[in-house]
Amino acid sequence: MEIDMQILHAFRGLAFGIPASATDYVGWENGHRWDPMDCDEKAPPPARTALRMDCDFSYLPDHDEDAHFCHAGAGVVGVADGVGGCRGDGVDAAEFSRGLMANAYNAVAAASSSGIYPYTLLEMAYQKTVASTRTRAASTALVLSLAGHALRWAYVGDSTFPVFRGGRLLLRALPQQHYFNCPFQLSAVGGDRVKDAAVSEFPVEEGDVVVAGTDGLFDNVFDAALEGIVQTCMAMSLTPGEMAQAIGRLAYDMARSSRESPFSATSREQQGTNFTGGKMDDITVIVAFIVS
Ligand SMILES: [Mn+2]
Repeated sequence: MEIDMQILHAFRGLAFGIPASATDYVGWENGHRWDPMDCDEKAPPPARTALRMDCDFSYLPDHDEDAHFCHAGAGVVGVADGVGGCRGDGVDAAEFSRGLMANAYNAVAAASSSGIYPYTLLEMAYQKTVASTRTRAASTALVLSLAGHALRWAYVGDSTFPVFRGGRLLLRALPQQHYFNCPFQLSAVGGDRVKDAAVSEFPVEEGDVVVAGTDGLFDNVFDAALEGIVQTCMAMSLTPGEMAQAIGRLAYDMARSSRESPFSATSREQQGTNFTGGKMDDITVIVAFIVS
């Protein structure tokens, strides 16, 4: 897929030049930063139709330590990335990510009513995973839910998501990291906690597109390129699954190319390295269409 590198360079600072801070997420409306305090003013008038998520995924494993779930009926999705730094020494880096997602999914499936807050789900999943494992592995985690017109989220680390409206980037959850290439991560043996999660909500509309993923996506695909492929897929009336596959394939190709990537750009700017090209990693992409 051809990508206009000029556009990529112009947009490069959008998500990856901005260090994680107390501000967990940033959005753009006509080029201005979206202030969560403006939420009520900018929220659309209440619509009469209920919204739901039409979601599907693409997973292209490298060392197979990502995990995810989609529960379209409850309107909840999740993504987790087992941290590779824990690999070796008999530690299965996938154990914690899979445990978190399996326990979150089971809690959603068992809930008598929808509407569990992502933070609550993440806390429940974390406690269950810690109780059932002796692993020293760690993982990022993101849980997103749709409740009425509110897209709610809780995440720890750099498994994040943008939201597109009319094919344009509207909202971008920023990665939480201690320093370059060291995301916040949950584990049974200390480190970051669920209470460190970025937690908030945003009013979505019919037609909005949410793309949740692990850093295998976001380290390899600039937001501008993501915006371009979302627009192309929408113009072709592709399904969420087809869009997820197209995005995953782009990330896969970028990971293996020598072209500038968000990872190489940030590595050079923040670390002074001469790293070029993409970054090999597991690539998880969940695409959720907000539909009525
Ligand atoms: Mn990863």
